[in-house]
Amino acid sequence: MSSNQKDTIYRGQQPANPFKFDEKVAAVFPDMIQRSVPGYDNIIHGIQQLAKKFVAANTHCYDLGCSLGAASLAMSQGIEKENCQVIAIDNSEAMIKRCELFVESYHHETPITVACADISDQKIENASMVVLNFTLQFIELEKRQVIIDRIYQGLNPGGVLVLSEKILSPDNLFNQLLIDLHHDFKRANGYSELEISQKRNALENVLVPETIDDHIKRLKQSGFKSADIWQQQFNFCSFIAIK
Ligand code: GEK
Repeated sequence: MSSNQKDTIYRGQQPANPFKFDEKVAAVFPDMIQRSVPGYDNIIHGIQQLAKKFVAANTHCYDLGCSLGAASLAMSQGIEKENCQVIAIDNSEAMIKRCELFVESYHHETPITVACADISDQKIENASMVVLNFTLQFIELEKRQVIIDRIYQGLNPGGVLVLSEKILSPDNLFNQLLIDLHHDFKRANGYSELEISQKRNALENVLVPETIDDHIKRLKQSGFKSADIWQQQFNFCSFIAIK
């Protein structure tokens, strides 16, 4: 998925407002996520591969917090089985409007249904694949276990959850190193010091990262027997959990 709109939201001095997934963000989102999230393209590509392996005929696939639908399109392109459906959910109207346009303009075999809804209220049924690609980190901490529990309940045996998150290291020195490496990545992608620091402040208390242990514990508590990391670059990590 591409867009030629460059992310310049934090280029000039900005009021110290919390980060929001509004129209301004939706308009530059493909550029923003690629220049800000190390390993994003590899994860999206991997989601297509996983869809090919895990998605069973006559089942649902969910993309929770779909933004513009990159993971939905990847799933749809990877699915080789009959009679499946991809359900893409986001609670930002600006994202959903643009997601509908993206989904219409790319070729895909498996239908994608796009809806504006809160993932905390989303029913998960007859699923063979669920994707939470950098979404759980925006949900209140106390709601996270309930969401993972509901996903576990809605997955069929053998189904897969892909959970990607910005993570914290429990070791302060190592944590700071990962943050520095991430900021180098953003500098190398053309973000200035002002952009990096204003974005960091805007995300404070909006994006709440946890440790790898916190995520694995939560997945195991829901009932997933197999849960581990399949991709990581600096403090951006993707887990797979299989029911
Ligand atoms: C991708 N997965 O390109 N309910 C629904 N959506 C939500 C909620 C909620 N409660 N909270 C936040 N979101 C995408 C990238 S971006 C990640 C996901 C990022 C949505 C929010 O509106 C936004 O579109 C998305 O989660 C997070 O593969 O920007 O770092």
